[in-house]
Amino acid sequence: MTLDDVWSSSVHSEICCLIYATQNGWKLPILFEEMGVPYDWALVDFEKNEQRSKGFLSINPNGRIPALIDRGSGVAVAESGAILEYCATRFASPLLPSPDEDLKLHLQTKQWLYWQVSGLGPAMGQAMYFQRIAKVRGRNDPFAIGRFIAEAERCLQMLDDQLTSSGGPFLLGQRCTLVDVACFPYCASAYWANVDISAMSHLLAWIEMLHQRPSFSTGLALPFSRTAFFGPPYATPEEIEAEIARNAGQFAVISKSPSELPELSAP
Ligand SMILES: N[C@@H](CCC(=O)N[C@@H](CS)C(=O)NCC(=O)O)C(=O)O
Repeated sequence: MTLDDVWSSSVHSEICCLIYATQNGWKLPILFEEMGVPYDWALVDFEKNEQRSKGFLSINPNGRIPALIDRGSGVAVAESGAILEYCATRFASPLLPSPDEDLKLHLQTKQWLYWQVSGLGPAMGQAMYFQRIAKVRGRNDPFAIGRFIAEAERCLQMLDDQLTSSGGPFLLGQRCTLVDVACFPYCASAYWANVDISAMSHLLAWIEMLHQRPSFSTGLALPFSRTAFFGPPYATPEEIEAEIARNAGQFAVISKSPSELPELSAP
């Protein structure tokens, strides 16, 4: 399906996910697979810069995937955290425990979900950007790389500790929640961000468990599979080499040259 058809009434699912094969994009197919709710999806093609096209910007002025079209209710929503919360509520999913059922778990789910979108995601995203895009294009910035790897590692260690304190097997304990859905694509991509999680045994076991869970593995392959992000043994050295070259060409460089930057005033 193309972006032009996403509101079409001739398609059968109520839900259409506007996605590309990235950590934030994967959250949506994983969510719908886990909920068992029918959905379809449209590719927002980064190779064609479609996330900045007029059509997509009218759905999400921020020019970022994912976005969701709910044809059944006639609404669109962007921001993965808002989408996950909306869909879990709309379909009364146990992935978001209701406040009446368990207020503490409800609040924990929201707390960790908001932390994922504001903390873990941006740190991992910048670690990946500076190493896998900027550096490959000849802009090596060890200070930025070091800062974002350290911050991503701190966040991943928080999750390892959380698995210890909750007792697992899921991040908040016995029950799979939106927090597992939101965090998994980023944690599974620790290899691509070059964050060493070899000593985080609880996190490693949780990642492996979710790779084996059919809903998560199916969602992680949509709109297309990108196993290089997960490193060995999920990808061969050839697949990783090919992804390194392809990925670096992906985003238009949006940055100002030093001469365009305003001078900092003296303290
Ligand atoms: N806070 C947003 C972040 C979305 C985001 O950063 N999406 C990335 C892909 S993972 C994107 O669309 N990047 C396109 C670009 O930077 O041009 C969310 O949680 O949905």
